[in-house]
Amino acid sequence: MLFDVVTIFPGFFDSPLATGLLGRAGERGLVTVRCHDLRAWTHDRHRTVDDAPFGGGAGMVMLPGPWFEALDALAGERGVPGPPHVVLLAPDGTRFDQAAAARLARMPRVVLCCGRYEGVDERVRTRVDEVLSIGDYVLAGGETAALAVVDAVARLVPGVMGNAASAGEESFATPGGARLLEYPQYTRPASYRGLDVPAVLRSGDHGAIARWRRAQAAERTRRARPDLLARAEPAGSEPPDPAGPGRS
Ligand code: JD8
Repeated sequence: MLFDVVTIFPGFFDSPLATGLLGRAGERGLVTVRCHDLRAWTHDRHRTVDDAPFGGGAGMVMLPGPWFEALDALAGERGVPGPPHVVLLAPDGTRFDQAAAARLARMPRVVLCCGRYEGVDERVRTRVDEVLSIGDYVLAGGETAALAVVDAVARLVPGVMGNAASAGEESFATPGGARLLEYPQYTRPASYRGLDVPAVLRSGDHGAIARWRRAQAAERTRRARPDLLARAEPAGSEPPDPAGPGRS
């Protein structure tokens, strides 16, 4: 999969793209992320990308010219999958969620447009396929959102994660994309500063462990994210426990 990120801060992405799962995915050629400086598509001495808003108001708006030229150049590139799916990150976009991540992961090439200042001239939107927002808070620009999109999508690209991990992912997914929150995790030592690992996790009773984890996940979700539980599968629709029915 190929991402083309267009930004006035291409260096913003250097460390995250070189680190962890994304770094490895890049090395293995499974996910390529190219970061382009929007100013490459300016023509004036000062490489201007913004100007004052028509109608007045605070701040600056990004010029349509560099964006149109950038998108023309990227869409017209030879030797790469095309035409690309063009995404603008903006606070007024539709919510980027796990279902949107899965949808983008099936696309061979995605262009991510990162605005700054007060955003892009409205006419840029005539050149994008969709507008996405990562959540209801105000960021200084689209770069942080683009990085979240690359991270969430890349781990769904076949081969990026181990098979066991991706299979576990599927078992939690529901048709609407809603998920339960994760159950609590523990590792050694079994007792740390008087805090004990729940006995059921050390019992060896895999049926009891699975039931405990489901109950914990449901309870956490009810407390922190009741909106997710409303969309999750009704109780009793879990897949059969491979360990079979437990005692009691
Ligand atoms: C792009 C400029 C900042 C936006 C004035 C200063 C996404 N979930 C999200 N929150 N915020 C953004 C986002 C913010 C952006 C830009 C994305 C470009 N800004 C502006 C308008 C109001 N501030 C985002 N995705």
